[in-house]
Amino acid sequence: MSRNMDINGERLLSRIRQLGAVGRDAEGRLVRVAATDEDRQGRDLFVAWARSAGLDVHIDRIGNIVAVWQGGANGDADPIMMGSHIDSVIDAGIYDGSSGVIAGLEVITALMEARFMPQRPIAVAAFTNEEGVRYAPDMMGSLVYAGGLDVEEALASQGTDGTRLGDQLHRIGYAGPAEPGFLRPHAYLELHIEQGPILEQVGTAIGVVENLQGISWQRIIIEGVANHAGTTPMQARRDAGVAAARILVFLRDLATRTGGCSVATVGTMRFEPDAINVIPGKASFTVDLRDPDTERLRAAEAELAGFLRDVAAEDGVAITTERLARFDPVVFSPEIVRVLEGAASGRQYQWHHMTSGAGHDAQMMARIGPAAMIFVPSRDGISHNPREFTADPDLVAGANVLLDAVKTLAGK
Ligand code: HGY
Ligand code: MN
Ligand code: MN
Ligand code: MN
Repeated sequence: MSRNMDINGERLLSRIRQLGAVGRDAEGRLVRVAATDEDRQGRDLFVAWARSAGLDVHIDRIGNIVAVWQGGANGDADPIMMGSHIDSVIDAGIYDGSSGVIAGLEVITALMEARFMPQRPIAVAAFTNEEGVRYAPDMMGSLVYAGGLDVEEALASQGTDGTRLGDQLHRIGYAGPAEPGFLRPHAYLELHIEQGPILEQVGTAIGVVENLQGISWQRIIIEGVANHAGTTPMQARRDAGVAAARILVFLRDLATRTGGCSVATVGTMRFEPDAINVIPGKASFTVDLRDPDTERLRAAEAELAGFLRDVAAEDGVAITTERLARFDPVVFSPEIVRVLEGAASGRQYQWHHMTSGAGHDAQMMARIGPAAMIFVPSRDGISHNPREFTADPDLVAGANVLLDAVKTLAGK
């Protein structure tokens, strides 16, 4: 296949930086959390770019943005879809999700400018609430799009701030008319930063992602008895804070000893009444467990449940759990993996097979079409942190591999 076409690197990089500047709070942190005003600002910018490129922009009922280039192809043919997300975590970096959405738009724009004649439409999506920071589960928009979660149930979900997602999407003007899943992907490709250290360690610019680990999210609520810090003897306490601390250490051991799950994280923790001289009467925190193996993830969840029962009995506290998300590991399409390998080799790039530690919209889109991902390196493996960084040449290389893969898939 002739390789006389490249993406416009300058446009790609400048758009990543422009979008990265949108959705900042008073302290300058990037906070494009789903369905906030900051998220709306990012969405509006992407929609404006897609419209100025002449794409048909559709917004579905859960706020997913799907920009489509018919390209003179047979309109009934299922499209080649690319995508990712532009919502962010709190105090985020500028590359997570956004680089994939902008790369998808760049690929379509470069194909249009080169007068490429696709055999099928080509689309790029920005999925709602991939991060799950405000409304659980994460990858919510793509999960609804793929039919894994009823759209009404998703719209009714209540945020950590007590708001209802449907109301917030309405408020920011992104409660759209299109039915989620209105386009079925002939293939789905996602470019994303690795968010880990492996590509940098192996010295390779392109990761070809073969599979993605399973995710288990839950909230744990511990009810003890608030009491006076000075007058309550240690053996008389029903201390929700100490119980929470025991569970935290258990989780660290569960993910570090052999045979446990691969990672365990407690990212949020709240004590009540949260006062220096009051024994915490209540503790609530979230648990994020992950493993590429279904059985190991299930065993880890069972071990945790058993430990919660022991702590409740020993510490005299009541412990309840709330399931927030549960996704099995996903194996991507070997056919699409081959196409990505061929696209990287076609440009003489070394590539490296990878398992994704992070969740991605591709794992949901893989439910309705053959899907796979391209990773580009994250410096020092840092992500979900303003220090997140991917070098310009790697972003351009990743987008050119995406371009060649889309040309291969859309050319037939
Ligand atoms: O949690 C994740 O892995 C993704 O960033 N939502
Ligand atoms: Mn992401
Ligand atoms: Mn993320
Ligand atoms: Mn392999």
